[in-house]
Amino acid sequence: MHLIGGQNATRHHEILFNQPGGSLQSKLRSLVPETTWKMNFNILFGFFLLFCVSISAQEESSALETRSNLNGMLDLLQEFGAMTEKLKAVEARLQDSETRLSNSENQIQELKKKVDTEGTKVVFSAALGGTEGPLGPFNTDTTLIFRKVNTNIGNAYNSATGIFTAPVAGVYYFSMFFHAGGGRRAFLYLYKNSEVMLDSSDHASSTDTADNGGNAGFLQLQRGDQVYVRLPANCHVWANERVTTFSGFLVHLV
Ligand SMILES: [Ca+2]
Repeated sequence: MHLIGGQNATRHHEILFNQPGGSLQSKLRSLVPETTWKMNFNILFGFFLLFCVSISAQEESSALETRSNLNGMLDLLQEFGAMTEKLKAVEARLQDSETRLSNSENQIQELKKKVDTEGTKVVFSAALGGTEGPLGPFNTDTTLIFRKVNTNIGNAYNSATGIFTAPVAGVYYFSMFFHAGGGRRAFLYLYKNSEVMLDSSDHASSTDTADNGGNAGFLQLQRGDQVYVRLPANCHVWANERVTTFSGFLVHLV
């Protein structure tokens, strides 16, 4: 190998670049012997081949990596699809459970209502009470207040007003009985709200000294319906703690 160094190299340089004409390649070639030039070219070509092989290997590696990534994505998509199906199935089961729960709650409410109402006991019985003697006659129709309460299970009868108020819808049995002096007219009405349902009466007579009468019947009531007894104007009944009474009880629910 021909080496250029020291002062000789500097001189070669000066000669090379001070010479007029000629390309850089031809100038370099003039400085390097033919064998050295061919050797360098072979080395460069070798590097070039290695570079190409390296690039090709990188591209192949990249392709493999891309294919691997695609396979991974496909797996994820399949897994996602399976999870979506499972989620739909769970959602359907949840909706079914909610429907069943709602139905169960409604049934519980119905049963609770049934138990509450079927457990309702309504029984009352009361007499006029007060001072023994005739009650009436008055100038106007009067609602009688039976103040002597014998029983009032369920507190549906109000002993301050004389009015019974149905706590639940159902069929009820009511009765009213009176005792009266025979010399004056006796009369009672039994009302359901504003409608007369029953009455009982006795005409005045000079031949009998006392009368007893009454009436009874079944009434179908809605919750809140009111039942009470009225004494018409110019009539009377006898008041004490036993003889003139107003009673009722719930027979069954409707
Ligand atoms: Ca009579």
